[in-house]
Amino acid sequence: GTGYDAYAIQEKWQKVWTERDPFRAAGGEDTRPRKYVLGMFPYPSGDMHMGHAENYAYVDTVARFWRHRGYNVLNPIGWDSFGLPAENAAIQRGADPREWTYSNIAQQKASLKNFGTSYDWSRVLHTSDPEYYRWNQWLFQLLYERGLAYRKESPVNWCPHDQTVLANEQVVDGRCERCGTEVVKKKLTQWYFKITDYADRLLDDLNQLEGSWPQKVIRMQRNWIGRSVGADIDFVIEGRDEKITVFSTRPDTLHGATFFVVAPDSDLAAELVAGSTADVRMRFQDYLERVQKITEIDRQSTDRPKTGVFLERYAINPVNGERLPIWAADYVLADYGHGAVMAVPAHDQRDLDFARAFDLPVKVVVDTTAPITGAIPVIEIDADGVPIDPGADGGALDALDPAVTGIALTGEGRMVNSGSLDGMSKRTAIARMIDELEAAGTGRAAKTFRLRDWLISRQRFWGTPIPMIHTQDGRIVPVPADQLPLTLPDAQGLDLTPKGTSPLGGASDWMATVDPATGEPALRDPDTMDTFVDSSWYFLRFLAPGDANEAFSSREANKWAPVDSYIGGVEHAILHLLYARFITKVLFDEGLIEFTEPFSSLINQGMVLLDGSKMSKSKGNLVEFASSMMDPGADAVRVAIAFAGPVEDDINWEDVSTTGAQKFLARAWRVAKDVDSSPDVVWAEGDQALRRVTHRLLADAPGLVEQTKFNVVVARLMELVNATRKAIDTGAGPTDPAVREAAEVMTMVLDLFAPHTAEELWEILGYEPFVGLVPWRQADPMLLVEETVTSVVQIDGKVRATLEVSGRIDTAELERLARADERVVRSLAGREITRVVVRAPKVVSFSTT
Ligand code: ANZ
Repeated sequence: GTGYDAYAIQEKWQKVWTERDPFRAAGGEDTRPRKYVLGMFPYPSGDMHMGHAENYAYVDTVARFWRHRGYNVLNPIGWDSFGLPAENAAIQRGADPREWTYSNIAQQKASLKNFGTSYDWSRVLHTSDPEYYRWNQWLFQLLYERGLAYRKESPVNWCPHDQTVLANEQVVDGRCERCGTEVVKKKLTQWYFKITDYADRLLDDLNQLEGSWPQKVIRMQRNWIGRSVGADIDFVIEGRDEKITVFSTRPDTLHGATFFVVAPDSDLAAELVAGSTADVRMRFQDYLERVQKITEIDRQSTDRPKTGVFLERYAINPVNGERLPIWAADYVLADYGHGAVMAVPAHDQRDLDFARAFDLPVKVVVDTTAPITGAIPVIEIDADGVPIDPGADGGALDALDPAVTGIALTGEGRMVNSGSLDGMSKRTAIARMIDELEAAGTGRAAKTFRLRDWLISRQRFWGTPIPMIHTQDGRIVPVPADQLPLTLPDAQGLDLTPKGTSPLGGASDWMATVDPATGEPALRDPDTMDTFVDSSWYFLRFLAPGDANEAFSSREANKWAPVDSYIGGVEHAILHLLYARFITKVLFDEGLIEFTEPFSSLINQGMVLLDGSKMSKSKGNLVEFASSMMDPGADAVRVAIAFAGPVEDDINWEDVSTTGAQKFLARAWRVAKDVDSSPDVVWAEGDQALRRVTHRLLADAPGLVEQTKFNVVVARLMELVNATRKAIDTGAGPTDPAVREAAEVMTMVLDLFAPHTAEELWEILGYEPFVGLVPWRQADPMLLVEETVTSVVQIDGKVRATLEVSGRIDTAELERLARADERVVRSLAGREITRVVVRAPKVVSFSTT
């Protein structure tokens, strides 16, 4: 044809790329520096939508950019292909989850190829391939050997709709992250990964990521891990041999403890109540049943009325021997700290609310009317080393009595009614109390985390079988390595309907195995692993995806990883990133890799919205990826996405103009067509004004790309196309060397966003493929020097001053400079300006009459 034909160009170059595979990462002897660019791999749920398109367009821009910059780039793609949607679809259609999964993968692969992505297609992996999940099983056994995989019975989050256990991370506002059903608690024996062993490192190492990960993600990770520092304090319990330990962030307030609370759903409460009266037992049972119906969030909400049962038992305060009545109350959680607290109602709002509800005593031990300023030590000590009582102003403190006001005194102050701590600041008192407890053997410094161990058992079919054997005599042993992979049985004939136990349990042939030690009959573990195990290390598998002998090669890992740019949605801010960070540290400890963080930098792209709300299948507002490319072609979609705004911002799809992008590409194509010179012209001889525009783009684009300001790069590219057009039509003309130079640079930068078109233009300009591999041209510093011009300032037609200004100065700035000029001010001598004419950059003309 005679015009720009997006389709023909696209098809032509996709075919060439498939045949010649130019974007493979180089191995072996390649000496260039390396970049590992990775997009969060897709889940094969049907076709992709514009959110995916956005993600993979950005990834491709970054990968192409580093290739132009002279790096050996690794940019692989794979599929996170185990998981519930496949299984649910299979149940609905009576099909095999495999078929659904792999046909969706084929469709998505085709869409991604159509999009002009420059992946290294030789490294594709699917986590549901036995070649992949065999190494999940290896990883499980590695954690097991290191004591990091264990079984325990505990109340777990249970989704009654999906009939499966959920990790804490998969419960959002008390509901199943997937289906929205309210989550209930159920007691089950499950496999856990001991991520809590790594809590300190997972928290502390976030400091290394400061500045290269989004601040928001770092904050979310910190909160999720939730470290609290304080003390463990042991309390003697009347009528019980063992002490009970509580965790407190405020051991300084121990003298102010007036009662003691245990979580009603803890083993501890059950045991304490067993030693109490029949009446208490009955009231406790009633209460417990009520508590078990309350959702986790309600339980933690502070404005709910306090409820509880007095167990008629007592704990002894280790510092003063006082008897503290023990209550069971649901504001204390079974799985935080030790599931029990010393209650200090004067200084803790929850304890105060409870004390007021049940008429329990309130004892003030911090005088907050005697504030502590700065870090100045406030304890005065007498000649014998005894702190002097600072003599609190009783009157002021009385007015703040929490028992009366209902407001706990949580601020700074000086200790009172606290024996040896009196007069100290909170900080000093905490340290002093810990010393005293340690000396007496009744307590010690301690910390607690909000982070829980990672529950990885799932009662579903479409996942990695847990590679463990349950022997007849009750041992649990690993499936011998030479029997791995332990593959899934055929789904055919299996009842996949969720029923609370794993469908694999119904595959009796599959379940039957032998005890590797004795040869006696034994059973397999019927559960499968959480699919977040699959994605916790996949970035390492890409380095040698076909390797049949090991999960990954340490040599390759240390060469390529950590990932330099990891790009994906903020929805993975907690779960996936935390798990990947954890597994990376385990592999480091095992000596398999030399780095401790998996992703050196993280980019979260914004969402693609339609009608102002997130595109999703359930909202029925999906613009499907494949069909979006149908009309304008892939390049126009990509340019439109990049131009829509900064990467981090949400995009409203209705505001995205693929038509505008298409016109821009056609304009660029025509410019290349009109270039009338051969590749060997000497650029330096070309038109200097156009060369300046070209070299400014060469100089600025790298920084802009690194700051993910892709929209600005596209805008600057449009500027260059227009400047070149103008030079061809009304300036230097089509044979000028600067026109060729501009067209070539335009083509190279265009490759970041419109790779098919760029490849076509490269050919039009007389070159062999591939423009995607062309080194970035150096900007000539001489052409970047700001050109200055002499500007004339006239007053009433007479030249009164001249100014040296930038040739790029705008009207407003030039007028401002003229008005501020001393000579102009003097000439005006206070007369009022009645008219201003500015012709930037040459003339400013003021009239006063
Ligand atoms: C006495 C005390 C006095 C406390 C005081 C606070 C203020 P964070 O910061 O969230 O870690 N606590 C301990 N275990 C608990 C559990 N299982 N359920 C509910 N609350 C629990 O909170 C730590 C504080 O929460 C601990 O310090 C304890 O109350 C309470 F003026 O001990 B504190």
